[in-house]
Amino acid sequence: MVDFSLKGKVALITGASYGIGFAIAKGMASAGATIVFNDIKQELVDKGLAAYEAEGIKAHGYVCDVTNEDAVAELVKKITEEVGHINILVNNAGIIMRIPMLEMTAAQFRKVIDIDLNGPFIMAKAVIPDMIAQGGGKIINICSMMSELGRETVSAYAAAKGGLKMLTKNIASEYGKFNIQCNAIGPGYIATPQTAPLREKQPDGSRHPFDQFIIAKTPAERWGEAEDLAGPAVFLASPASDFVNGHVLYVDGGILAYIGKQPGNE
Ligand code: NAP
Ligand code: GCO
Repeated sequence: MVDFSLKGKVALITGASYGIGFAIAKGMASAGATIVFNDIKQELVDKGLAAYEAEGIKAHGYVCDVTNEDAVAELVKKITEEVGHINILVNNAGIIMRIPMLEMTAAQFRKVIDIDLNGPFIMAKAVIPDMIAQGGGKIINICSMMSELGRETVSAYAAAKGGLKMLTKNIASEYGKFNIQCNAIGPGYIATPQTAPLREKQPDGSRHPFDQFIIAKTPAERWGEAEDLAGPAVFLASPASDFVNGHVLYVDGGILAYIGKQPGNE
């Protein structure tokens, strides 16, 4: 019988007060996992705890900036003492800055890299030793279409997410012998606060040009919902994926497979 159960597992999802992380956490809770999450502000953690409670999930929330190595070490220690050993880590926390590269400062570039790439490195480095001691574990990095494709204004984000794809492969390579599986999910364009500016209605009530562009580039002819990512995340967190390692699972409605709607086929 294929085992998709997360019963008895502790899952830490970073930046999961809302958005994709929240949806993945709900999915993992429905598979039996105990949910732990962090965010950078107490008010966000409180908002998240209330949102989980409204879903009937007794989550554990902590304030922690994933780029702060000392704070992350303290977070992992507290979780292990207060909740239990971390069996599943989802590196979800991330930001984007949409600025033309020639207008982006080095400080802005570094900030995106710090949160989107250094953060997952710091988080993984903090949880792997106990995963080894426990006989194995699961790490799921949230990559992006921009792990494979570029576009105007997202140079730092694409560099970070491309690096995160290779960090995923390297953790799989270095720690697979300890029964640690490190994979990634590459969401397509998902309707969350992060992409809200790309979907804003125009003054004349029409759809945002980027919104129209994505619909034309997606065989599914829709934006993804955060809930579309829950099932793939449960699969990669479960025993059903114990021989999947170093893989990026794209959950994108087919964008990466599709050249885009041909003129006249609108
Ligand atoms: P989101 O709505 O902006 O949520 C990101 C979460 O991460 C927020 O709770 C944010 O807290 C938190 N966060 C930011 N910096 C942090 C830090 N230093 N330490 C801890 N938490 C931090 O984003 P989303 O759309 O749900 O995306 C989640 C992940 O999926 C990101 O890695 C994103 O790059 C990736 N992704 C998104 C899409 C999409 O289309 N939405 C597609 C592909 C990949 P604050 O609210 O305080 O900023
Ligand atoms: C953008 C979007 C994308 C999505 C996602 C796509 O500005 O192009 O924000 O980057 O967030 O990463 O997979």
